[in-house]
Amino acid sequence: MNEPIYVTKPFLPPLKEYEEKLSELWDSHMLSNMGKFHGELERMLKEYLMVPYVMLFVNGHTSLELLIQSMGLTGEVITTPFTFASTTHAIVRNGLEPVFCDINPSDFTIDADKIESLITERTSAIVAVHVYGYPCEVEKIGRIARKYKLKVIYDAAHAFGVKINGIGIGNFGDSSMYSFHATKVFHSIEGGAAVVKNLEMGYRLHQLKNFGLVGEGLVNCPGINGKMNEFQAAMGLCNLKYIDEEIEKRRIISQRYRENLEGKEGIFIPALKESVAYNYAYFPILFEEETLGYSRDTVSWELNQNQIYPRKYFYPLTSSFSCYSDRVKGETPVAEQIASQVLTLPLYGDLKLEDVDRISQIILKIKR
Ligand code: T4K
Repeated sequence: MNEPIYVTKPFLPPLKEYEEKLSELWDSHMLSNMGKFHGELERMLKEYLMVPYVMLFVNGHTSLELLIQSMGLTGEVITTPFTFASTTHAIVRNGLEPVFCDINPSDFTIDADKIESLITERTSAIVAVHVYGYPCEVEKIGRIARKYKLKVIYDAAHAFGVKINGIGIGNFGDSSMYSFHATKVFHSIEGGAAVVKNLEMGYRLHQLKNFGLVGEGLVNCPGINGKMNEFQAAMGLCNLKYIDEEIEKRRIISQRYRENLEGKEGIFIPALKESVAYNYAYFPILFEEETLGYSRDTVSWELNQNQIYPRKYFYPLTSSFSCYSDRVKGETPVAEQIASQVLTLPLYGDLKLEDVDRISQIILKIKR
């Protein structure tokens, strides 16, 4: 009997290395509030991600929500519905109206050619997602934003370490956020970060994540507790040592899936671009029912029968959540179709190539 295989399995560093960090915490008794490991991780991530400055948060969602809040936006925000709930929630929880733009059929990121027609006098920003770690059309989006004086925030939850032409992906737009959740390529158990590009932005964000405190007893704004603690930061520091190794293992696994499945009739796998250094965060694949004679759900069911648990990231679209039924703006037929066809196959550094072959074989043997 094979062990169950889930869509991901978090990387864990050698236990001894984490224990060494824990023993420092036992000595110092400094467990939170921007301690030693927190500072060290911010410095190391700034180097690794090649961005001006990194600010840590308790999780990715909090970094996105506070990042949006820090920009003082109003009215409408153009965004993608093909994402995790967090992206849309972060917009709505800031009192803003999401306007949904369709996505590219080639890599599932927001379709930059469709953004301009959605801009009104109430539009204040674009929140785009580097979904699965595939970069958005950052140049086009930048041009539109400059023309209409819009802020651009990238949800780079999936895009840790991704580069475009050697430039760290967090450099594009006004800011970006990363998720360091356990299910991500790089994690700190829970955690997240925002890219800070100037002092003023850093000052605002720092207040928002720490109750608005600017000194003992001095409170400037109604901030929250968005701080990453030292146990999380310690895990991040331990994991960062192994990140390149993890990404390389994922590259090999993704390549094997491609060799097994790419080019088969009714199956679509997004092409990779020469200019991009990917992190192989997910392995999304589309199953076209009209050609195959069976649906994505059948593939998922067949895999489940074999204790293999891929996920339908990102079905349903966030625009179809019941909490947004009365406020959806924007037609997104491409996103709807892709959400009905997509499956993200298991992908993590420890996944054995023989299991990749087994998963591929199960898929290829499904009969109409
Ligand atoms: N923006 C985007 C585009 C995002 O995708 C996300 C999060 C965010 C923003 C917000 O970032 P965070 O606030 O989360 O940092 C997961 C993750 O919880 C979530 O972080 C992630 N995106 C989303 C795409 O996936 P679930 O509810 O699907 O995860 P769950 O618990 O079902 O885990 C998936 C599989 O992973 C499990 O079947 C087994 C395995 N697993 C999971 C965990 C947590 C493990 O083996 N060990 C573990 O510790 O949301």
